[in-house]
Amino acid sequence: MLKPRPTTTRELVNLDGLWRFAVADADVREPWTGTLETQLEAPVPASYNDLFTDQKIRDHVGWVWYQRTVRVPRGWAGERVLLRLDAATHEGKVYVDDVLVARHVGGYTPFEADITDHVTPGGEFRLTVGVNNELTSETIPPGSITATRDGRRQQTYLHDFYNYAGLARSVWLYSKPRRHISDITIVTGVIGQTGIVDYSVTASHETGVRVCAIDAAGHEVATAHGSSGTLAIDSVNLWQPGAAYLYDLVVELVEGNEVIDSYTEPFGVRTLEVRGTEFLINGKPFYFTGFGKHEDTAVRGKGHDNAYLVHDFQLLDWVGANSFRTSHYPYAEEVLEFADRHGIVVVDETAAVGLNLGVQGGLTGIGPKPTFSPETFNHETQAAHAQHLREVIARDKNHPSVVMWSIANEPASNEEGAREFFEPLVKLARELDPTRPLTYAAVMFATFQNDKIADLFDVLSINRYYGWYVFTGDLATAEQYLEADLRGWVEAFGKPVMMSEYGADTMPGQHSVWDMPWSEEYQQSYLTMNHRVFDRIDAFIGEHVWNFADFQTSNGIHRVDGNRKGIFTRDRKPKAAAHTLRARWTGLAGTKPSANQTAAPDNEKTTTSSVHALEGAK
Ligand code: BDP
Repeated sequence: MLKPRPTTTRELVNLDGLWRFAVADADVREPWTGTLETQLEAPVPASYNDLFTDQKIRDHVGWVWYQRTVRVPRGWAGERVLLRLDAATHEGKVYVDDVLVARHVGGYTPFEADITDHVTPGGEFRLTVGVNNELTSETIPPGSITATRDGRRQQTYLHDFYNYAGLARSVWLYSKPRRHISDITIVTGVIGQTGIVDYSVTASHETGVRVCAIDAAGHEVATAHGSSGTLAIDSVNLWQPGAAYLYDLVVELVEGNEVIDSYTEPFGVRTLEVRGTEFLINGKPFYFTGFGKHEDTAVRGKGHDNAYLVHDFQLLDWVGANSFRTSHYPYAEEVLEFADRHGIVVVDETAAVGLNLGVQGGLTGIGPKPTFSPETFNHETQAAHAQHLREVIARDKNHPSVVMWSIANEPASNEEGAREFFEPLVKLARELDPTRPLTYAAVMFATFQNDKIADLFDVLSINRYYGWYVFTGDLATAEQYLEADLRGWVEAFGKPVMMSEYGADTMPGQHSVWDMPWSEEYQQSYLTMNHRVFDRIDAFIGEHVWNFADFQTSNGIHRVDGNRKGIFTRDRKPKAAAHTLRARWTGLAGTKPSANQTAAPDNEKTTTSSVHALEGAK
């Protein structure tokens, strides 16, 4: 799915700003008509939850309405006119005046409506967007809605981050020619010094296609004709981690000498391969350093913010991170474009977080109900997951920064039915994109002995909290268990293993000379313990700390104003552990840290404590 861009044949109007806003009553009018009667205004892009002081708005379950007036540029006569919403979390309904023009389920992927027949160039229309925040067993991520004794509806879900909702990404009005380019796919390879660029173009009508690759200095470096083909770029500049280089692919639909439509897609030339226990980018083993992140800031919630985008990438660079995972949903496209331009490597994760009823299930990780069954997560859930996967790959397939798809976070891969659920999804992902390795982030209860899906994937990403949720405050025991666990995965599957989550909640300003959970020193010792283990394992290909920054969560007695495992606070101030990571990661340039960098700290404990039950740990 092409991102709307202005080109010689297309124009783009950004519709961000303050929109009229109202929370729908239970007896919501359907279909929506008329002007919204409200005193409230809400910014786009932003989640709406934290904007207002009214708790009812924050806790609302169901539809809210956004509305504004839009004028169609008068020069667009004869063109197709489209609306594009980068995200409506989790369901969107779009009305042009009184007409429903689009409905989309899935809160983190874009959708469009062709509104040509409902608007007049030069004229105005009333744009209303209904947004629903409900999560059910048929949505990704899943959730369920319950009723309180006094009849209020409550949303529960199986992930800790707060269920922010609304129009958290941009909304656009754009024009494209009636005969237009619909999609472009770019796959790159390298032979010697030559970049090999396979492209394919789909269009609304059959016409001639001309493509041309332009280098960063603006020079044409290769051209071709036809809707699919191969370009060869001599003395190619590779896209490399930490040293991005982008070309533009200019695609034109042509008829004789006339250019009917033109679209420019940036791309980078790089290769990916998993070989044995190595992850190769451009033929060189790559070691991931970085974080699981969230789209999360105060007041805006999950609203995209370019200031935070720039600052977060500055901090990634400062701390020596070369990569991050888009935990636990695909991020705004601006984030991936920025990563493309700045050479940061991305593990692109779907919104399939919480396909696991065992997380609250105590030591066994098996809940009171099986995760995969006709009554719980079933064919409908799987169909929603498949549709989401199609939309993520369609949106993000041409980003050089995206080196791997993570198709789920902490699914119940240890439970019966996991293989039947995931095998078709893995097959689908490989059909949609045969070029990128696949992974999923394995939950603590999924061990190398009981996991039922690991062999289907290319890279094993492991989430583990030894020393936090288990062996809390006892890093010596944690170290032994962690090492045995990771070695088990390596030996059982012979695949590259990376740590996709490890972390400890930390209150900035809390200090201790002992291994005291929540102190800044404990977060440092916890990370250092983990790093000692990683450095002893050859098949280990990377470390993503949980989390880049503190983030908001749903209410819970284990959270004080959110999850505090951030290396940076929610407003991006470094905790002491940021300096620990910086000392380890700076200057690595994608190579594995050497073991001698992680000598045992002075305060390492030698005693062991009893195993803490997982029950209620979170
Ligand atoms: C993991 C989840 C992550 C949580 C983290 C935690 O993948 O989303 O935030 O635990 O508890 O299980 O901090």
